[in-house]
Amino acid sequence: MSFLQRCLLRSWIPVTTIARTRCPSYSTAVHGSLERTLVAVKPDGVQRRLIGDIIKRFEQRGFKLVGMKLLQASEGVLSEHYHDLRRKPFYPALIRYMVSGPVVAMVWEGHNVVRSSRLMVGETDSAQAKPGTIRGDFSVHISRNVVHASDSAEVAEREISLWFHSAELISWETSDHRDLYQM
Ligand code: IDP
Ligand code: MG
Repeated sequence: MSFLQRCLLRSWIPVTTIARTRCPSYSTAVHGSLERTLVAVKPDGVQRRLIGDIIKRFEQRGFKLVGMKLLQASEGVLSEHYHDLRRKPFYPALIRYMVSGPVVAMVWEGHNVVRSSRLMVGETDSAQAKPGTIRGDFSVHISRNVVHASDSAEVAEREISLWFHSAELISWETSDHRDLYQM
């Protein structure tokens, strides 16, 4: 096992920073934006049996699943998760919606995954989301927009640690890595 692989196995976030600082052989050309992000299928997406469709899009894009669970989110976790929105008029309804049923929380890893997943998810307002995006294909209203994705690397780091224990995240090697990235 290479030094970089040992580094990646020991450390789970932020992979890029740790690899750069601890691994001299780390190549920014190959792994420059290797990141992790939190994606969640919201209760409406679970109810509408969209879990598989949503996972499929991240898999076929080439991202790596490193954590996943079906859970009933608590109001405590959601109030932290949506802390910035707590004064918005829609906040109480948002929390009611998010506790209305199970969610599927996932952590996806890959090159530029934070930005790419936001593009794949589409605009917050489903009415503005482009066809081809998850929200643009599967939802019609901002209040039931099916899926969550972290909106920056810093937010991703905070959200992943809010929703997952480090032991729930698996560092593993995909056999198609050489077909997805220049080595
Ligand atoms: P995002 O999910 O695209 O990051 P945020 O602005 O962070 O969008 O809002 C979080 C969630 O709050 C949205 O995904 C949506 O479920 C809900 N939300 C945002 N704005 C509204 C609104 O104007 N009415 C109802 N729900 C909203
Ligand atoms: Mg957001």
